[in-house]
Amino acid sequence: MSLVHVIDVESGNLQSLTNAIEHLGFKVKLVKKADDFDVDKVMSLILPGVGNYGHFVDNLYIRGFEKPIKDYIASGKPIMGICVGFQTFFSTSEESSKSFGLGLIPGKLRKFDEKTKPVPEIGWNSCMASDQLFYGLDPYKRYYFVHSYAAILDEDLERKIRDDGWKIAKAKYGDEEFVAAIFKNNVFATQFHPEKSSVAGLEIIRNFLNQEHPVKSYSEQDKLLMENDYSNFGLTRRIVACLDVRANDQGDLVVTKGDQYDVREKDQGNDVRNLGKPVELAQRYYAQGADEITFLNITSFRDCPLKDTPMLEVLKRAAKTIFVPLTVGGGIKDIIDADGTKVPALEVASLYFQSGADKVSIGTDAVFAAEKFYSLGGKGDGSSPIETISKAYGAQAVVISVDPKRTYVSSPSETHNKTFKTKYPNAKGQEWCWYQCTVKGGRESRDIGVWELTKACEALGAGEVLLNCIDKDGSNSGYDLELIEHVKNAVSIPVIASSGAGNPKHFEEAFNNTQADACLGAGMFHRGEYTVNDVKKHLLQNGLKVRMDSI
Ligand code: 1PR
Repeated sequence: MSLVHVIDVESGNLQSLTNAIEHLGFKVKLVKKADDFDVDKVMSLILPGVGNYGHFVDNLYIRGFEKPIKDYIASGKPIMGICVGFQTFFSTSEESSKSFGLGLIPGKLRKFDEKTKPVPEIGWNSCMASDQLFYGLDPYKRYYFVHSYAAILDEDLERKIRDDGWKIAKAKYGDEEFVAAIFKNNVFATQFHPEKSSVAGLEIIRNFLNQEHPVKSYSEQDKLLMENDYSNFGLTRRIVACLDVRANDQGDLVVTKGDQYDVREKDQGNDVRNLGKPVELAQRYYAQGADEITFLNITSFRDCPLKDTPMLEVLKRAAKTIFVPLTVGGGIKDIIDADGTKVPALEVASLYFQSGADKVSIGTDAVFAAEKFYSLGGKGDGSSPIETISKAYGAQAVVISVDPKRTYVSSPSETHNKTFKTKYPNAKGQEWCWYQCTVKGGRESRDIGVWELTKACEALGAGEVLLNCIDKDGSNSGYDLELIEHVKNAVSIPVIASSGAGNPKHFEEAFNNTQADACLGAGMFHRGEYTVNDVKKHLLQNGLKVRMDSI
């Protein structure tokens, strides 16, 4: 079995890449120290990276990797960079102007223009069609991108790079074109994450490892269905399957689902509703085409020693066979362990990342962090989990999960939180409302609105909002569209609409009538009423582009 070396500077999720390579039948050896890097013995090398550019390249240099990597490249053997690994091949990045990459390709990475689209770019985009594509890159397939900075080249520089022998596969996010992948001789790199791009991404890794450049052909009808129409900044409509996980009264870890957060059966001895096993259900949704899977530990408010956290095992097992992004939430906070030691939230998150998570989602502590942000006059002090995790792993790895409930008032002057006039006044005829945030899974309400909360968390470094709605949870009555728009108007980071999905039309409604960046479903999938694929087919039939990879 061929051996693939992967450079490990402890940045982000190497576990997913390792899982993907092993899934393809290759063996992986992580190279943690430059001293262990014997250029003569390495036959295939991957340089993966996530998070902050400066943090990554500085780390690479401090650990002495610059020379062996350059020597390896000079030897002519194949190397592949992924995400920040791709960026490292360029000269530098606006993200950290004082840090320098390997400089194989001239140019400085720039931040996407956030006035015209949500930044980071999170989702499934395609490479633009070209007769110059390589390693089986397929303009009709979708790949998972997650980044704020990109190689956005001006015409002169692009020409210079091409003249220098590089082949460039471009992608378009909103109004900006950027380099999605690049290739010259033995050097290949992708801005997207092939290890998280399901079957299409695994094919790219396989082609690289086998050094093959296949080209696929499609019928005109398939092309029409699959081609990017750039109507949603270039991204497909992202469907997230969510699993609320907890132990039931027998002590088994189960996927459950509440009605307005109450997960106990109304009859049958008031047991915790048991809808299946977490890893099995996650695998099922992956096979059905879920673009992302979220696990929420919904009893995280109870203290639990870190080593006993059941979600670590769930994640490890799920990540072995599921090659789309995995988010884990619940209990991302400072923990006091069994022996009294304090484990910082960053360490808790690191364990999840090492187990296969791509993002962590923070609920209760996000509310506390936002409250502190305002008490400090609109700034953080660097200590909240949002700040520490975002700094180490990048904003794209930090989701805030919000559990708000609608609160009516007669006039905006009744609250200091941001209100709006609703189309649906309450029984008392009150027409103004705001959304009150809660902590501990809706058990405690706080005096902060979802508008204020999400704005503060974005400023602290969160990269995405998972927007639940207690009133709608488990109702099967559709998303709260007003809530989604309210939050979309507050922040520029992507927003995942959640709570209330009961059938495929609800997804269509949310995508057509709000600016939701993704839609999440739970109960309707768990009860087997609809599959993820049913939702996607419905969206496709109604003119909304989705990723349709069969597994
Ligand atoms: O506060 O950081 O420890 O995180 C706890 C996490 O657990 C939060 O993300 C919180 O939303 C979640 N949580 C806590 N209690 C519950 C509960 O249900 N009793 N679940 C809970 C939240 C909401 C969604 C759900 C959608 C879609 N569940 O995840 O899946 O509402 O459901 P539907 O499509 O069936 O309507 P921390």
